[in-house]
Amino acid sequence: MTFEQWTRSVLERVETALENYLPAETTEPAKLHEAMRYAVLGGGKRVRPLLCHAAGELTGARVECLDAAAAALEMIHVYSLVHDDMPCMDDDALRRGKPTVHVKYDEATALLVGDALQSQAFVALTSDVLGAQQQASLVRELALASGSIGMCGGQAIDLASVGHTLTRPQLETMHRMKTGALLRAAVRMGALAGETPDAQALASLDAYAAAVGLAFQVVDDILDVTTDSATLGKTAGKDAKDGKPTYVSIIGLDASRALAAQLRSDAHAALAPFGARAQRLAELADLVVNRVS
Ligand code: GRG
Repeated sequence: MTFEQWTRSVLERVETALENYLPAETTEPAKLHEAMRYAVLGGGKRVRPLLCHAAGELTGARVECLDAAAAALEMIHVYSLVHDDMPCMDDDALRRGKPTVHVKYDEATALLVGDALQSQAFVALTSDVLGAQQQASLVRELALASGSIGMCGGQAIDLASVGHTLTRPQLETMHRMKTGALLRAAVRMGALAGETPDAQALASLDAYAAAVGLAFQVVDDILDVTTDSATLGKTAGKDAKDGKPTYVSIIGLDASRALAAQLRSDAHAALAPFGARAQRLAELADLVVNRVS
């Protein structure tokens, strides 16, 4: 199977899993469920679900288990986007090429959509396709990655840094928490959904995820200044306008491009112990670095 065929088949599975793990639009309160489905379905690159499936293939995870983990990861990710776009945070009107949830509906609905997606993620993760032990370890991974020592903590640092100069190590810490933690969880959760990997294998996957996570952010910063809003599906040039420190503002565009290429090599090197079994993860590192939106 080519990478494109593999990606297409995983994306189809993920869309179906999200459809099934989200309450129906007709379930009361219908407006909330319609807004949750508006936020989640039919958009986004689904990078976290793809990483989860690729890591799970490495450890022989059952595809139904990966569907549940992938759906949970995407729901947490979308909750973070919905809240991040609200006026009290980034105040953005465009996401995935559509009006953001608070613009399409209202602020209270956007707040509840994020809250309910977070809860629904843990409903998906505790579905009985996963054994009790796996449920517990995956819940812990996702909760740690999305909470105050992960994504929420990174967001707090980000909000506090507006208008301030961050050093490169401070910027890296912020990104490792804000976006890196969930990307790392995607890889770890996929792997843990199969045969439990030994400590060495998990360390290699962590090194891979760290490189991919940082590369993802460096590329995000590059695209923010080189790509238009229509291609991105979100407002371009916003970081500079909001006075946010980015890799481009700290080390410049050329050095940022060189850093992204270096991180891709680091990601590939981390996968060396797995050989050809890690092909999909290697291809996903390339996708993250070469993406145009
Ligand atoms: C509000 C708790 C809370 C956290 C927000 C991740 C995050 C923290 C905010 C997102 C803001 C942002 C634009 C971050 C830059 C990197 C990033 C996560 C981009 C969006 O992720 P993609 O590119 O989006 O994977 P799609 O739409 O493709 O899923």
